[in-house]
Amino acid sequence: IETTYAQYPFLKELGIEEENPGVFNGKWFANGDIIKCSNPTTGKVIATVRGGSSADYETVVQKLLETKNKWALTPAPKRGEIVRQIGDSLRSKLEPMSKLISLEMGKIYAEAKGEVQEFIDVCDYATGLSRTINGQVIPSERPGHVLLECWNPLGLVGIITAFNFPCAVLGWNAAISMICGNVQLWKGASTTSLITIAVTKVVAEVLERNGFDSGICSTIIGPGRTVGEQMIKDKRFGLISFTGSTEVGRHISSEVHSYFGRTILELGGNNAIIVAEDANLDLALRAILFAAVGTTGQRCTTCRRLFVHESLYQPLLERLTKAYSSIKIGDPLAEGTLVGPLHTPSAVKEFTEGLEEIKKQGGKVVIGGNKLEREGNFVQPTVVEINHDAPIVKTELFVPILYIMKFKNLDDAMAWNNEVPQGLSSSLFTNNQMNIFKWLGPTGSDCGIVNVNVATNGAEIGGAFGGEKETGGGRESGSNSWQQYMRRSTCTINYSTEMPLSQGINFN
Ligand code: UN1
Repeated sequence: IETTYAQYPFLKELGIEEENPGVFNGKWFANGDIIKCSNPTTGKVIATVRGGSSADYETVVQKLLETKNKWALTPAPKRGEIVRQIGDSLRSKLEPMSKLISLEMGKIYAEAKGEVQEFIDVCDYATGLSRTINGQVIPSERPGHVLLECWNPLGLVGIITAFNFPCAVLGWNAAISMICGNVQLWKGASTTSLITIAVTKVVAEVLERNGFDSGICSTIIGPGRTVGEQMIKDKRFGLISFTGSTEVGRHISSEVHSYFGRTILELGGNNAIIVAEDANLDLALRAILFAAVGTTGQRCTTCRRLFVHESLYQPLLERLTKAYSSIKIGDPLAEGTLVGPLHTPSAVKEFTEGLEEIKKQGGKVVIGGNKLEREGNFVQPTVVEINHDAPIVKTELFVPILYIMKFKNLDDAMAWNNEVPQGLSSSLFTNNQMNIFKWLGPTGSDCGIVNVNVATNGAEIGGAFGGEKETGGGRESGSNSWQQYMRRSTCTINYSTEMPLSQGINFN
């Protein structure tokens, strides 16, 4: 660790030790198995984290139960003020935190910074929200009566996040959940444990500085599925918010819904960009590049399918080939790098095996297609020509492989956009208003995110983020997403001296 500290001084700044306990409930402890946290750029171990055991899980939940009422009874704007300070603390740690994300997750520094910024933005948003979350007053049909909606916290909220956004996705959930008055348990991906620890420390320091028990925002790191399984079977949680694969999401959904618990599910995407005949090709090219190779193809919003009008197909493919050849692949912390490593060696396997299968299904690699012969989990961003209805095109490979396909009629391309099981993000490049409104309308894109002349990824926090079909239906961050973190009571109040019944019923 001495050498690691010398090489990466930001680790010390963020409170990362050589060996770290991975459970927090106001205090750090852990009795589970050890996780080795490695650097995807070199394959070398950075530090170790001890995960939580089943008993540790129960200790954490007990603390959540203890802290829940005090937090729920704290006025929402006061909770908002604390969330504002969390945002500020992250602002002051923007650089070290982003560097840690690049080091452990592997995304380039610019995108890591964007991710921390997303957390900061959602804190600002939640602070404002803490003064505006409100119910309605509804006219009653009875004299001397009023109907009100009251929103109250759910109590315990479980937040399970993925490796690809190891910081921001906690922010989307926790910032909103906190102002709503819930206490939360965060289980981050075990391969990004150091980031989980660093973020937990920032949040804890702010809570403590304000005289609150920092167990309000508790954390438990895996490894394996034991702790996660306990969490999703635990009826004491009012909500489980999960980001990850459709397969795991399906399991979580069946567990949690079996006891009528609530979920927010942010699962797989299989996002398409359509380039219509009248599209601005310069804009399209820049968006496609960011959407297809950004975060090395590991965003749930990554563009995986590209439908190009036949008249633009050849020129666009040529420009893509040129652009892909100039992309700098390498150390995500190095200046100028656009593509970092894949997160794990198993993702590299998914890439190579995926390409084998693509070829079996008639796909032809037109750009890239290889693993890089160097240390770390590096692959070439790849473009493949294949039929829109090849079975593999309907699955999500979480690697930088883009399928490119030609179309004649825009209606066909819109139908292809919708023919996959996933429904997260989609985008149409066009300058034709008729195309735009068709795309947004009932027979247009069936996704949760429907863009025009904008990439499929890089959504702003102000909108509700999430998707339909196998993407899970959840919505996070902006708009009215906060309502999912609260329970609504419809309250009828009689302020008269009579007892009239609704629907005019006479019960005398
Ligand atoms: C994810 O990949 O899990 O829209 C989330 C985006 C980001 C979030 C992606 N704001 O690409």
